[in-house]
Amino acid sequence: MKIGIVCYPTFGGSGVVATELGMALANKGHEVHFITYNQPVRLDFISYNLHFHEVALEEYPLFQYQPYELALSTKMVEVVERYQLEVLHVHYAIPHAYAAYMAKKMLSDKGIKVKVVTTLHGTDITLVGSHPSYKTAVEFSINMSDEVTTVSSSLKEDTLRLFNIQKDIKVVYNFIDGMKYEMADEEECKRNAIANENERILTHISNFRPVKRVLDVIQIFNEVQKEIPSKLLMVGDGPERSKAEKLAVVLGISDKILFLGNSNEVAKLLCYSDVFLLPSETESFGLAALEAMAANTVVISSNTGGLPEVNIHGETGYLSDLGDVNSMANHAISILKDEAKLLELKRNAKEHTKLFSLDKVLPQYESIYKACF
Ligand code: GMT
Repeated sequence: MKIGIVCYPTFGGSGVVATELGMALANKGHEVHFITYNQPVRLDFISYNLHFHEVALEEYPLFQYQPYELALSTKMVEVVERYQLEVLHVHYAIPHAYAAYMAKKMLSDKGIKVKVVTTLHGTDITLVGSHPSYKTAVEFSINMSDEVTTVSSSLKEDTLRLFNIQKDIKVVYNFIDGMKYEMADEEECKRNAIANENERILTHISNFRPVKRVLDVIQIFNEVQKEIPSKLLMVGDGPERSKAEKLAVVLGISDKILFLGNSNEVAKLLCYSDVFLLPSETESFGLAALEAMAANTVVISSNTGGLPEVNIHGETGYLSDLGDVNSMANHAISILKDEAKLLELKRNAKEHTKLFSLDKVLPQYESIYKACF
């Protein structure tokens, strides 16, 4: 098939899922066209059937805000027409689903048909989408999509609760390419470059937005390091990073925390880790947790949103109530003290990721594309 993929080209989970999906579809022989304002960060190759089209914005002094949807829908029309795309798969409703609806309308006036598949990722529904400034347009563009998917059952429930939706919503989980983590296993994992022999390693990866509660991560680690010699790797960047760095200084633990910034080497960084911390306020799925589990890492998380669909309490890690830093710290301490339990949970975590393999998820998206016709 000829498929256009629209996403945020950044380190956020929706962009990562969209990019990995596009690359996998191209590997399987589909013709894939990314339509974004930058080359997606995980897009590491371009080939004869994998293309990238930049959405360029024209600055004009009259505009306080650049009309991105206009530029995006114009680019969509251009690319669909030129390459005869059959499907536009838009990731994250705002503003992508709305722009796709406009593109579809403009194309229809030219006698060209294209189908729109919208994948809802999380904050486009739970935090931003349901805001009164956007709700009407988001609801409209979901209902106007040919097919709609969410990345967890929890997000499907949230969508039905927060919007008046007339479409059937299909759940297609986030996925991982297990091969990437096998390769990281085989490579020399230079753990001792990060920590001493006797130290445990805890990791957090996110975009450091308030919803990720990175200050909770620091507080949890503070409790853990009082009992267990350990280091914390903070991977990513975003608005809460400097607050987290300051808190580490105030607590006197900054020498035990490495702020590494954004990285494309997630698999390599996770190979060091014993425990992954994800105390998010809300998390539609928690792709970062799944990636950690694929790298044999036990997940200590909040029990919000779709996290219980990914992290199984007592089997692959532990779930605690939102904000219950002590409970999360106690879970981490108890498993880090018990080598046998830690190894058991690590094995379970890795095993559980097989449910979310690329091989299982790719055919689901392909049949959704076919269902549009
Ligand atoms: O984690 C973020 O805030 C980024 C956001 C995004 O859309 O880029 O991630 C959301 O989509 C991911 C991929 O589907 C999910 O795994 C994340 O759980 C979800 N984030 C939230 O719901 C907060």
